[in-house]
Amino acid sequence: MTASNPAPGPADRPHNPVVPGFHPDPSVCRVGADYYLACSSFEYHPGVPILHSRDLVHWRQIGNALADLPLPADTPSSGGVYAPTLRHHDGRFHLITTEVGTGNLLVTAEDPAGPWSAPVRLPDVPGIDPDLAWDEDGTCWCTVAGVAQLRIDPATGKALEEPRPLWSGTRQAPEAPHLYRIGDWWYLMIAEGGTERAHSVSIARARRPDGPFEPCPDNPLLTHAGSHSPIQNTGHADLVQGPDGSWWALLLGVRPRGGTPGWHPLGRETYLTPVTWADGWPVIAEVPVELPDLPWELHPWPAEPEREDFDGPLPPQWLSVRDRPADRITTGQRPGRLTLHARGGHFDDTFTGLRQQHHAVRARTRLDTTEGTGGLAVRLDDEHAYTVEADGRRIRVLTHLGGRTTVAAERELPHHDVVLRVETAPAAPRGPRTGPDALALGHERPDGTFAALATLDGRYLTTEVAGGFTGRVIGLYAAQGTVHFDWFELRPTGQDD
Ligand code: 6LW
Repeated sequence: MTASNPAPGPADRPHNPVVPGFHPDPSVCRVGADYYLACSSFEYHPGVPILHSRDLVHWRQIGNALADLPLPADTPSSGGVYAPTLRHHDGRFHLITTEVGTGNLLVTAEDPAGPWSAPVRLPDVPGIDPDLAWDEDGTCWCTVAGVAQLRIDPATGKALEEPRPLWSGTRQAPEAPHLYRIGDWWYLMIAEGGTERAHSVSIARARRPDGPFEPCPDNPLLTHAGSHSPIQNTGHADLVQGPDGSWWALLLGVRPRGGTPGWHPLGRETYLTPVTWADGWPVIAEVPVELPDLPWELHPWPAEPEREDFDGPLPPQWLSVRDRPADRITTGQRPGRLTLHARGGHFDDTFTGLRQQHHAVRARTRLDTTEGTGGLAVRLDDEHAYTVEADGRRIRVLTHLGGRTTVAAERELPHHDVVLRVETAPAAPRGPRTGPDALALGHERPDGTFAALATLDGRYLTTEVAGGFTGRVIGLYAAQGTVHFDWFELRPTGQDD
């Protein structure tokens, strides 16, 4: 389904974001000619997408590091799995992350596509955003938000010492630490300022991995706060070398739309920007929309199909909320169908879909409602979603906002075989109150034309309204009984800038 390739953009040159849509907190590692990337997944299952690239520009998802880990039923939206660090050491990939509420955990794999090991729990590693680095003696240094550090045994998860404060940065929320050995220095790069408009990247260096750390005189190394850039909230960076030895940062950013204060519908996305060095410090370039000419061969992946026919297990990009038990969500019950069994509660119980990766998209699905009620949902979180559903008699558009579900529009539709559709498009201008986009929800007539029941304001499905750390996911759900989905299509309909 939907490729993780860059959005169609200016003149088809390599451009940002390199991984559009809800792909926050990127961590990258290089093994020979191959690059691997991990991102946060929060309340979604399977946890921690793993993407592969050969040119730092074109990425495709190859698996999930926490593919078998269900999240507890009480995991709230934007709880669950936070920022991972992905590293390759001693022939194995190591991924360390936080399951908020349960604690830090580490998994390893020979092949980043999986299988990954069972999680090793790290009960003595406090906080969030754990990082892993090894020194020449093989000692494993674990550094966490705050910023604090301790030596650990990654095989057992045991702490080898009490956490020590390391460097608290220069502004609020020092987090996302990454520790690197580069030349004669150990560099400690962090995110600061919070993950909103003041987000930034700062760095310090020391002769030893445990400090003392000397801050860079030019901190913050990067911030887009107050800039004209269409890319904002830039921070949470990880360093990597290109195929030619040049330096790059992968980091998160957002694309706010509309009037003031600006709303970003797609969540925090992954961006690439060049890094140079001056006086022994990295210099991170303002994140460009168009990337400079790259002195290595580009390696685009074949376009992925925009339609999922449910002919086998769901591809790794497909997300459910907290868990995906086969007795509720399965492609194994009827050949070529996704079958969802409602539990009678929230649409989250069966919701299964894909990240919205482009601003203007069309999502369609064909479903059979003979045994139940089901539909198509655009979900920002459990309290911010729009859905369109059918039950064989009627079709209705529902808003799920602030804990209340309201029928926005309803009409008769006496068919059990229905095609539902959602389209996103730029919002009508309203000066400073112009929203980021508008969502039309409805069904298709027998001739394939779109009958929209309601057009709704997109700002309610953005992080600036809903809060939290995620982006939109578009997918399918059963509200009552059992619903069979024949196919699902999600395609961009415009050019993203
Ligand atoms: C993450 C922290 C952050 O743990 O947001 O942007 C938090 N940075 O480092 C959630 O992604």
